[in-house]
Amino acid sequence: MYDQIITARLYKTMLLIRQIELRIAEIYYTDAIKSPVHLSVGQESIAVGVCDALEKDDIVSNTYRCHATYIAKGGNLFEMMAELYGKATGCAGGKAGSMHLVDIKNGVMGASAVVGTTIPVATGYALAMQNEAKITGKQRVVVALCGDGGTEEGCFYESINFAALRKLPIIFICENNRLAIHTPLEKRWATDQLCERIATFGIKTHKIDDADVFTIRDTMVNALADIRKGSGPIFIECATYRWLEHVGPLDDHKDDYRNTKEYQTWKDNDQILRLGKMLDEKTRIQLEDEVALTLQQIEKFAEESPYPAAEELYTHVYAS
Ligand SMILES: Cc1ncc(C[n+]2csc(CCOP(=O)(O)OP(=O)(O)O)c2C)c(N)n1
Repeated sequence: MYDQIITARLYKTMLLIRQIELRIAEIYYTDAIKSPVHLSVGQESIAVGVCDALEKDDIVSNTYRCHATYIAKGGNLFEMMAELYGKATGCAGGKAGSMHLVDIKNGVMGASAVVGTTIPVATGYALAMQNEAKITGKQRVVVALCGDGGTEEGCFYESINFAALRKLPIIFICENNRLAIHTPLEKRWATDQLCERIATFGIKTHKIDDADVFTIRDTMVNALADIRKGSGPIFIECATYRWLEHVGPLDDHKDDYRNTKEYQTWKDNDQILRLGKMLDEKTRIQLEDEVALTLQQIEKFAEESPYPAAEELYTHVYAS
């Protein structure tokens, strides 16, 4: 049984992600947000269960659906919102948008719109961290998250093979929402035995079917302890469900590729509602008020920030 302090922290972070994303969905129509948005509504427990177990100097890498991990890892929220608005104060100077959030200070590696591409970069980071630990004596860990579609990329298999061979300090996490845009898993894979496939590379695997935020956190705590002792990579598959459309602010449950019953089952399993009920009312209301205040502050900051100067078109084009 989890204590109230951890439960409150997990609840607040999941709620923060949910409320920021629902607000993004509302703002989207005003055209204030300048980039496409891939929302994680319904998937929050993975980012939060994973990141809550990490230390500040551990690293996460993610896909274009990256708001949740950015927030859960402690990425700067003002810079995130400003980035979505295309403002100069954004985490990438307002030039990259929602799919490319980055906050190296808080351990968020840059995300990418190209499926799978962050996985080998994260693996390289883990190699650097393995070498770094020989000098510092402290083993930092990288977590590379991707979708089920990401595991279909060749570079995913090259990365897990190399990580297993070199016993790299990396946790690969698949956020398995069973959809790649509109194509369900049944039309893409002959079997859904993903963990079994990964195990053949010599990697320990865990499968979490119910998105339980405590189970995800516990699995991470144990995995991190093993990896810091040199166990080599670990793979965790977390089942989940995307509540909104692939890209954009809408709900598309009437589209044929969706299964309304499956959606309802996942809604009934909403970890935010579940944890809210575990807290005493006073604590819950206080956390909700804090989240609401943060939302107002980051939105105001994004609105009031300036756009990048015209000369910025010519900076960060080539590496110096
Ligand atoms: C290399 C590459 N191929 C195809 C695409 C087009 N594309 C964008 S998102 C996506 C689906 C990926 O699904 P998944 O990895 O399961 O992540 P999810 O969107 O479900 O979070 C595809 C095929 C792309 N961006 N990059």
